[in-house]
Amino acid sequence: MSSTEATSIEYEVDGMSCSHCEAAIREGVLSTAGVKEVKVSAETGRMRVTGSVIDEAAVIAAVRNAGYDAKSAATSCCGHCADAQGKG
Ligand SMILES: [Cu+2]
Repeated sequence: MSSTEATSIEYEVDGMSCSHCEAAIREGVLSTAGVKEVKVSAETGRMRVTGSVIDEAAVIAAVRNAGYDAKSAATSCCGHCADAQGKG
């Protein structure tokens, strides 16, 4: 039995303003292959996607499809860096 290891990728999402935005994005990204869980926060402008195999480009495409823009926040070495960059 191979256990599926979950990967988690964080994104910065532009244009969210309320829970409707969150829901629209969550639904879109959840329909992307390999994605198991999506946590979106309009307050922080962040999204965390968890799944077995995550296609980053497909996730971003799904967000754009919903009418928003996303970019990976995983370009930095750790969460602290990502945080600092996100607030810049
Ligand atoms: Cu909204």
